[in-house]
Amino acid sequence: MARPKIALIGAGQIGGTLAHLAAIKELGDVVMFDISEGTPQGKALDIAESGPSEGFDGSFKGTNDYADIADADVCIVTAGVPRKPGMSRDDLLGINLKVMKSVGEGIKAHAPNAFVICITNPLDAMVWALQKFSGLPANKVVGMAGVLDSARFRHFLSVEFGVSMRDVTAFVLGGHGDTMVPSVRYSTVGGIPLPDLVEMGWTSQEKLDAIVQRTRDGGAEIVGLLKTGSAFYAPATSAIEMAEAYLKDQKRLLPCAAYCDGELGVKDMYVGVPTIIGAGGIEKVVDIKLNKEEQVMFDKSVDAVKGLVEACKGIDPSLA
Ligand code: A3D
Repeated sequence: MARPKIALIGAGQIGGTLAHLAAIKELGDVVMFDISEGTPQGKALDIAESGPSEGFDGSFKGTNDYADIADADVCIVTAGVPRKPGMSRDDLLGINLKVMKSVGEGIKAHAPNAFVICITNPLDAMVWALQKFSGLPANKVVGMAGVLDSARFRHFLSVEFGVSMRDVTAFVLGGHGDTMVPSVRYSTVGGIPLPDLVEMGWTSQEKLDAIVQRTRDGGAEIVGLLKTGSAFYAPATSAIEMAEAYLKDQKRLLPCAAYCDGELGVKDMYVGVPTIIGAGGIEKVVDIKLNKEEQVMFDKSVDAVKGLVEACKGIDPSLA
């Protein structure tokens, strides 16, 4: 059987890391597309040359021609601009919306059956626009943010509790911005919900609140340290987890920016919700019940995404 084909649209920091991870995990043949001439070609060759030492098979191609992504099984989109210190994700909207238009058209023409994972920021609005521009079914176009935000939350919790990250489950809902909602009630250490751990005295409410806030600011913390761009190792790993769930029909339950048609009270929008990813793409949005306090935070986050979607419609009337 032929290896799956993975197209990476954008061969920058995240794109390069995605290609390397896909190679090491032997997920399939990789095509890296970018408008920058030489960058995808150079990275693809460099990664291919790591194969003999690492011991993986697969083909790695860099290109500036959309025709080379033909019939890709998975497209992961990082094309666009990342933020710099002092910028919010929303400041990228105008420039990255134009990029989504060309990427959407490229995917529509050459890889209409792909499972498309968008990473470009501001995430929830960009994945919404990408689905419109590409015309692909909504269950085949998804945004990566929740897996990353949840991984950050899980990491901070594992350090606080002194336990393995593998034993911490958590999820972060809502838009991928300052209003995201790290769900305390649905996050556990070895199955014990966080509020119970506070009651048991294993941590304090103040410490937990600080971890929630650090999770919300997780992207900015790294932008502030790097100064020249944003996080790329963990974002790439998160998207690969989603791609693998699709390619191997794993039925993973992962928080993703998925198209909602009434689930969690959200209509005709992309926002971070629990989903099941398998061979059918987003096979289900898990319609969990939020309590009053969570619903208020979630609604605020959804409103922030709504504002960005309206701004997209204002910039590009074809989206209205
Ligand atoms: P960077 O290293 O700048 O790579 C972006 C690449 O996109 C560059 O190589 C550009 O040449 C290329 N590019 C620009 N315009 C086009 C185009 N029209 N067609 C094809 N390629 C193009 O950035 P990065 O890899 O660090 O980040 C990529 C995106 O991911 C940014 O928008 C970040 O804000 C976003 N990001 C999202 C998350 C989430 O959790 C959602 C996390 C981290 C970064």
